Amino acid sequence: MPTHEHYMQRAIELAERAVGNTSPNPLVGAVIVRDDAIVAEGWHKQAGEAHAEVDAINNATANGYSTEDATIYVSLEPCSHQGKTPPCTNAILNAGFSKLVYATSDTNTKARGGAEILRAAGIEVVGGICEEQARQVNRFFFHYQAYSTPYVIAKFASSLDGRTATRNGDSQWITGPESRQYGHLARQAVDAIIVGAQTAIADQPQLTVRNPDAHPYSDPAHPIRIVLDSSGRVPLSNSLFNQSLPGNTIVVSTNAMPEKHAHKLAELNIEVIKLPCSPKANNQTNAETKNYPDVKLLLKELGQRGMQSVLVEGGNTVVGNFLDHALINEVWAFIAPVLIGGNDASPSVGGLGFETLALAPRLTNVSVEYLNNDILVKGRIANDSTAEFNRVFK
Ligand code: AOF
Ligand code: ZN
Repeated sequence: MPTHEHYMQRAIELAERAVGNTSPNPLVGAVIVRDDAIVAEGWHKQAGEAHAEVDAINNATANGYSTEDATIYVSLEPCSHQGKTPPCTNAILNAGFSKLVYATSDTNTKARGGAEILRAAGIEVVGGICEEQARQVNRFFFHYQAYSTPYVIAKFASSLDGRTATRNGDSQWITGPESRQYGHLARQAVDAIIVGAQTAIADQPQLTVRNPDAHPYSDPAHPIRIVLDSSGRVPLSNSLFNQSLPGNTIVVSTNAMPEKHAHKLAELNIEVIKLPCSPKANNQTNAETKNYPDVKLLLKELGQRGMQSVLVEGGNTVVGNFLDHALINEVWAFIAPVLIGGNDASPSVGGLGFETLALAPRLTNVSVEYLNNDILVKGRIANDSTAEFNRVFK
């Protein structure tokens, strides 16, 4: 007889089909099981559309399967609230299920508590199946529920010796096409991508999702492009201001941006957010980043706009600034087997850095993948346990 884990794996797999399309809602999948067989599946496709449970129930009905006395597996505790759609607890009760198995509790204060309601109504309820995996899939959602700011992924590509360019600035391409293609999966998953002015000028990026395999079940929702440009250095002719790009570009600046430049951007329908300059990080004055927009305030602002995840793509000063302020939650490091060398060749992470190894955050939940000759190291940073986090946030 298949285990709870077996069916929950399928529910999680279904949830992940909608990566990048459900924000601000979570990724949720559901399967309906009768007589040890899956009779219907469902997943949440987009905010405002049917929740996973309702999608699965509708599919069971459409295919002529009864849900009476069946079991429903859901990767998130069913909601108990009337939101954009009616409560899933009602749908589960009306469908006559005798058992609910869910992976992880909902922390959304408006929606949580569904498991208890269903238990009180006489349904057998089992929670916590594949919980860690389900929390990982919805890590943006859970982080946002806890902090009201977006979860930050820093992505960079470097040589084996940690350089992102030669001493003359030659940087294209250090990693191979497989790595670059894979990088689009990170873009697809997030609400916004952040780059610095230098990267915008040097690389003329589009910051769009361009991986044909990345979204087989839906069209990509293009993340918002955010350029950190404290003084208005990025010219209006830059690729990021091209009107034919899908979605929006936002420029994040400071009072150092000339009014005239801000007006011209407004004429192109590019929003400019002006923020105070960055305070000193890491307990020292950081000459390199002190005129930068305050990235902590930026995350608060993006959180207020409902963004749950951002990808920091570079350059190394921007990544370093986020690291110095203990704002990186996850790292994707693409490493190519090439040696660049040189004290003047840029490192993948700039900024000020840490004074001692004891202060330097060590990644947890580390995974390693091979992408042809490159390797991808992913891991998380538990910022709330670092001294810097305590200094900045407590
Ligand atoms: C989803 N999809 O499959 C489940 C969710 O705004 P609403 O009405 O769509 O409600 C969103 C909340 O419902 C969401 O934040 C989460 O707490 C809960 N469950 N949401 O979008 C689903 N099961
Ligand atoms: Zn629901």
